[in-house]
Amino acid sequence: RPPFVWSDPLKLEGMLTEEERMVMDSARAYCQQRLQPRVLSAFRDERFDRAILSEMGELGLLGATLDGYGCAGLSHVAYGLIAREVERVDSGYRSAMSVQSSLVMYPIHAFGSDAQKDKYLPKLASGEWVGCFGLTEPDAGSDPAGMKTRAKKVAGGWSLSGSKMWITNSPIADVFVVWAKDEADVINGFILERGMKGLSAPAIHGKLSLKASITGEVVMDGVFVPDENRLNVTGLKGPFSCLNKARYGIAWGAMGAAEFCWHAARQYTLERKQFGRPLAANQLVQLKLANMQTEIALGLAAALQVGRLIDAGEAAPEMISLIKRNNCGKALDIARVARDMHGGNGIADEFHVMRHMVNLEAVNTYEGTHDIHALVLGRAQTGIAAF
Ligand code: TGC
Ligand code: FAD
Repeated sequence: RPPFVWSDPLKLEGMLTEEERMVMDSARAYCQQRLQPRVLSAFRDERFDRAILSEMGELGLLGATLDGYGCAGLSHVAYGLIAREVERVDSGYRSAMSVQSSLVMYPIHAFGSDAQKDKYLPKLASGEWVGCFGLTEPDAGSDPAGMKTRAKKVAGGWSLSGSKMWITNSPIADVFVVWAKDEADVINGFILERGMKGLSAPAIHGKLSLKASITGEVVMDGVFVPDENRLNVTGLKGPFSCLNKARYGIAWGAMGAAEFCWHAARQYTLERKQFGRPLAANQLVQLKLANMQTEIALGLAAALQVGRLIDAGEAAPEMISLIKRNNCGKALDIARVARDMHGGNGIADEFHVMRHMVNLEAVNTYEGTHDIHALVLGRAQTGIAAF
């Protein structure tokens, strides 16, 4: 009888390359040794430790799929494995990493001039510079085509005015990838830098989710952006191609958070006794654990398949919508059940499950909400856009 490993039921690790296993192991060691010990106080105090991006840069975790410019040139599966390990600790830390990698470095690599790549990528890869990505606005979230931010052509460059809302990393960012409509209503991408006149990025406080990640606005009041800072892409496919990369990473990351909650619930119910026996001896509890194991195994297998397809150049955006939606939704359900299985202790931050639960509320919303991805899949099978 072949062995059954409860924690890796479909033998995911056996489907990885040697290099991918090494990346996973070193990311796990860093996350468990360096990130896990500081997350509790960071979340309590609503504080993002800027040094984390430099540490990730040193380890080659930033822009990991990109070639050159100090990037590691790894497979998309390796990138997914990194996201899973980081989010096993906290979705906010994965947020910081995926914005830097997929939403800032990727568009500069894909649509930037040689001068832009030379200037920005090495410093973003090392974590010396922090990047943010401004698409969402106060009145344009699920429908970014409705953005109001304007880029007006002026001598030698562009004048940007408008505001972006809910922007991860913005208050500490050195580099801002911002999307704006020109006078012909066409969406363009621009690279802004901290210190440009008219640019500010106030923090948003009072979040009950992702408190270990920093989020803010990006306010642009006639910011002059030189021609050489425009990205060579127009239309929504610019920002959406970045979102494909980030959503894919989130599909892995959410499973990392879910795995933490599952393992914690298993351990807790094995140790906690009520009615004279461990909670884990009850059928209701075992059913919950079996459901968690099943959803996580399926979610990881799907993420692995999509990662292989991305590496082969065969992944359609709808595949990414499917796994982003499924894995975030399932992770959130798992975190809620794990919180319940911890009883009263489940609301204490030392047990971590409720932190994951509230984080996953935001993860289920950003990068396209659960329902928006359902509509993407509905459109693909009916031919009717229901937005
Ligand atoms: P639609 O007509 O579907 O498409 C317009 C153009 O874009 C192209 N396109 C894509 N290209 C590449 N990848 C994709 N996934 C693409 N989806 C669409 C499309 O081919 C077309 O190109 P062209 O050349 O024909 O013009 O556009 P729509 O306006 O109808 O889109 C509808 C919808 C709902 C799917 C879209 O608006 C959407 O995805 N909304 C969700 C918005 C969203 O995800 N925002 C994320 C903001 S960033 C963020 O949340 C970061 S959190 C980071 C963190 O902390 O981790
Ligand atoms: P809305 O679009 O107003 O949606 C509200 C509700 O209505 C949702 O349930 C949605 O599913 C539903 N809905 C919307 N349209 C339809 C429809 N046609 N049919 C049925 N239901 C619909 N954005 C960035 O650009 N960069 C970032 O770095 C970034 N980081 C973020 C960090 C955090 C912590 C958060 C919370 C958000 C971040 N976002 C970022 C923004 C995020 O992408 C948006 O919040 C998200 O796209 C949803 O937009 P919205 O909040 O305006 O909600």
